Amino acid sequence: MDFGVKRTFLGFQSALKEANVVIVPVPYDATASYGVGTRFGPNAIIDASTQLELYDIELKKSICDEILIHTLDELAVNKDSPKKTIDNVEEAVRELVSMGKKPVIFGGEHSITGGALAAFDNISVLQIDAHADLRDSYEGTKYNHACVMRRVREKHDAVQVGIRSMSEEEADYIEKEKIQDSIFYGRNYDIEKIVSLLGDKIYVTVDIDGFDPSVVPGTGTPEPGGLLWEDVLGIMKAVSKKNVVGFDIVEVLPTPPLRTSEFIAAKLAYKMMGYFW
Ligand SMILES: [Mn+2]
Repeated sequence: MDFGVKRTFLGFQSALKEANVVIVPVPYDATASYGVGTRFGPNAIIDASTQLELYDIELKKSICDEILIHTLDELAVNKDSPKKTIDNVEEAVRELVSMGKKPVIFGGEHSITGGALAAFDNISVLQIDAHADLRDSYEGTKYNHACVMRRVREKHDAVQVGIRSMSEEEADYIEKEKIQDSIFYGRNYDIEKIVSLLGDKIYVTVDIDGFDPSVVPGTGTPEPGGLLWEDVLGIMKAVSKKNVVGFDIVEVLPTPPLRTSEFIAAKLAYKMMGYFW
């Protein structure tokens, strides 16, 4: 029994008042269409993070020496209403931003990104994902995880990388909206172009299925032909020249006894903090 044990990223906690980065765990997977269980993702990522080496070989420093991290308790979710859950995420992120914090959201399914983005104005969005997520609605709701980038594109500029699965409706939408230039398929991407398409203020959403399943097997809808670890790090390093206001890592589905997926998600989050902040 974990009586009295609080889960914290890296296994320790800075006071909320002093923290620059705040982790928001959102254990929500109600609209997932295939593998269910990403609601266990946030806790698995946080548990895995306690096994990270604090020193980063590439950055030649312990990232947590310069960045103070606070982990919130799991956010309240409403499994009957994606809208209510998304609104809760928005409220939490809005408050953190008003306090001058950088929010890092762990999912859970991808629909929660919509809530985080609603808290920001005038940003560009970088999405790492296997799926375009450009459906107008899916299974009766506009807040389904399969629609998240459609909602994003209604308000924000976006660049989508790692894409290798979409419906005909989505392909038609891309053509009609003339957004082909901002969509990069599989490992065919151009870092300079990605950076030039993004504005100065950006939010990054990483659907873990953007990685190849040989790298990250634990996700609800795995797709072959994905990004490798070095691809994603290279892209993150390139966008670190911009003002990154927050990010999320979603769709991690723990598949015990393997711990690969949650460990990679934790390491990626830590490296992204080091690159961006
Ligand atoms: Mn996806």
